[in-house]
Amino acid sequence: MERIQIKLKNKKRAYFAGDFHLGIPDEKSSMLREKKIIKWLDSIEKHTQELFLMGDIFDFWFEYKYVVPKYYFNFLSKISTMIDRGINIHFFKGNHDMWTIDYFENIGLKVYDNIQKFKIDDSNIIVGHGDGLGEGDTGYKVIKSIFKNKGTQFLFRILHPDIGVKLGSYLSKSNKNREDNSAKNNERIYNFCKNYNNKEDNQAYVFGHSHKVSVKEISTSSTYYNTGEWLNQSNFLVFESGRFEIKKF
Ligand SMILES: [Mn+2]
Repeated sequence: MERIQIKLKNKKRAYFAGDFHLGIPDEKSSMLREKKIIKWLDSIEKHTQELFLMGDIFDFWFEYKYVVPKYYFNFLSKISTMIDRGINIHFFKGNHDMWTIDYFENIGLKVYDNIQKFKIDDSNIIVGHGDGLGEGDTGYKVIKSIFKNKGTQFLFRILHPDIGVKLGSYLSKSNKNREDNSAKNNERIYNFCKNYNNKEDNQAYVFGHSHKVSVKEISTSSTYYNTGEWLNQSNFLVFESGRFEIKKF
């Protein structure tokens, strides 16, 4: 895997946030959360050079060849405006929004299927959503292999979108139940990072998925960060002048 090199220009920052799970628990509270996220984006925009969307932005996303879900227009429009203004936006597919084709790329997002190495200024950083890493999580891995299966995707694709999206949202909620044990997931991701760091030193590991905001030392020169979630909290991570900091909006 090639390391992507990023230089932050004149005091600009990199921001990391994810697990917005837009779409749940109901339309009204999801719309309020979407507004809050847009407010947050408004507030950071002028300092931002790189924005990392850590995955599970949408609780369920399924893209057909000519059809996309009609929700989330305001969020996507904000993202598109930020891209037009020169901000680089990185989108890591989560376990809830991995069914994408090219819609996000067409908006201008840089889309990642798996974990990715970055060097931002002088810091080596590993970024990913965090699902299915390391030992365990087998139930989840089975679900993911079904979701990623071309045959399943084809069957889904020939359903009418009104049925497909409804079914998908239902499946997505059952997928959500698998994430209930957030402490366990957080531990698993942390252990993955620790093992990874034995082979190759990185200053920071940034993940989402566990819904548990965290800052945990891996070694004296290496730290694990989890960006938490936006269903109850609204945490994000900011990188500026070589330093990381977890904040809350
Ligand atoms: Mn997740």
